[in-house]
Amino acid sequence: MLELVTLPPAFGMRNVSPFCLKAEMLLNSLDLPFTVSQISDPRKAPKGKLPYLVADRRIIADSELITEYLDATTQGRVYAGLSDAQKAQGVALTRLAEDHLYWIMVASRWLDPEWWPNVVAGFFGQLPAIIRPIASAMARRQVAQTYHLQGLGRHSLEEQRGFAERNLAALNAAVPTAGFLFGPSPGIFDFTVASLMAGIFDNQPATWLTGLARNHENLHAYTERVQAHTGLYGRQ
Ligand SMILES: N[C@@H](CCC(=O)N[C@@H](CS)C(=O)NCC(=O)O)C(=O)O
Repeated sequence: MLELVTLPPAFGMRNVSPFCLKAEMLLNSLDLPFTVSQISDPRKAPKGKLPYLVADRRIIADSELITEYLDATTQGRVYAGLSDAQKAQGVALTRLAEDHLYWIMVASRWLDPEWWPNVVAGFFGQLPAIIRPIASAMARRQVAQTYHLQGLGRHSLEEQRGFAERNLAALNAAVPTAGFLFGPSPGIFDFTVASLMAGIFDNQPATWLTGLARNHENLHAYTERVQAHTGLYGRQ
């Protein structure tokens, strides 16, 4: 039996992390028996991030490594039927979504002073009231430092909106107007894009990034289509 360890629900999302939702969608699409459990502190995960998969007493941390493991243990079912060019396109979209737009989503939640109380309630609400402000402020400082190190944190909000807008326009143009990226049913690269976009479209309340994303109708329809096909929605 496989166990996928993810973050608990928050912000109106059943699965608040795009990486966790992507792994859940993939396991589901492969028809593998699995359970989902939750831990609220990612520092307790083997690499300090979620998700991780427990499989035959092995622990695989990172959604991409989970993908590779599942491909290897299902005799290539994850990437079956994809040409090298499609795989290349999929990897490029993954890097755009997970290594760039993802960070803007994080900042739109954690670093917007107006949205910040939602993070405190959603991620730190279980802590005793006396330590909640200190623990949340320390975590926020770390997110700000990481965002600065990534590079995006050096830009004005207006400039960050510009980067986000170009990412969203690229995704909107890259996804199909019907069906899925590379076949009649959604695959790993659809799960990657749709799991991130589900969190951007549906987190409650809307962030400034949600507002920008809603201008991209095709991307929204596609995100809904992938979730409907898998039967797994990010939102509650
Ligand atoms: N490359 C990793 C990224 C996972 C990741 O960033 N997870 C976030 C939740 S969305 C996390 O656990 N963050 C905690 C932290 O960075 O301290 C993957 O694909 O699994």
